[in-house]
Amino acid sequence: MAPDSLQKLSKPVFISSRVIHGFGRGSKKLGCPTANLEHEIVQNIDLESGIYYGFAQLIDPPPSSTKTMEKNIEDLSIHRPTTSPLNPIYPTVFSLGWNPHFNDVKQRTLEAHLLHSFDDDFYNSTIRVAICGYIRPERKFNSLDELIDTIKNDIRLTKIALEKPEQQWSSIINDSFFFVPLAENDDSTTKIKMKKMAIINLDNNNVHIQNSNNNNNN
Ligand code: ADP
Ligand code: RBF
Ligand code: MG
Repeated sequence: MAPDSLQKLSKPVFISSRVIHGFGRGSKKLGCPTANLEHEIVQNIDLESGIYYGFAQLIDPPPSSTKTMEKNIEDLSIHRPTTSPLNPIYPTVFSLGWNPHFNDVKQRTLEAHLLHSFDDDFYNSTIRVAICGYIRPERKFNSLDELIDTIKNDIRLTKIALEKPEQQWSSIINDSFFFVPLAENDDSTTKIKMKKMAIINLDNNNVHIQNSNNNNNN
């Protein structure tokens, strides 16, 4: 049975992977770059193919991406307080399946389009994702423009579904899955500890990050 539009999954699916190279057509043809996850990991995902919404976090993104996170506070992008070593969690739309619009895909893929604008690619970074809800099945379209318009609508629906994350999604974005081991301070080479991740508050279309251990994000 196909789930209703925007249906929440009964249990979110948490996946961690390296970001690999895909077909190279995401950004160029569709204006929508997608971080592709490793094939061995995708093989083991027990979800039907389709378009999903959820969250994603990057670990060890290149320094220039980090700069963008700190300065970009508009729309759904996330402000990372400069003094707080938190990795942001971004609202994300996922495509899981065979890309039936194109006839060249031989393996099921999981691709994540993070609702944030990055200055640089982040291939080889670790991506942690939480798939939270289902939008629609994948389709073959009459034209590329139709696919592009549908993707734009998926992004719109994702923003709607992920509104008020502090109310609806706090158990997911505070899950220990999104904790990152961090060096205790810059000088320490040996001592690693688990640091609590960010909480996202989506208020009037602005996302703010709070340190979840205290509310002081300066
Ligand atoms: P590929 O076919 O190699 O996956 P894409 O055209 O889909 O190529 O581009 C994907 C790459 O773009 C990602 O691996 C990542 O490094 C980069 N990228 C930049 N911005 C984003 C974003 N907002 N969401 C996903 N990937 C992004
Ligand atoms: N590919 C399809 O063949 N059919 C789809 O319905 C489809 N929907 C997508 C929706 C979103 C939000 C995203 C990010 C991708 C979608 N794709 C779909 C995958 C798309 O074809 C793929 O990202 C590019 O071809 C790059 O690999
Ligand atoms: Mg891609």
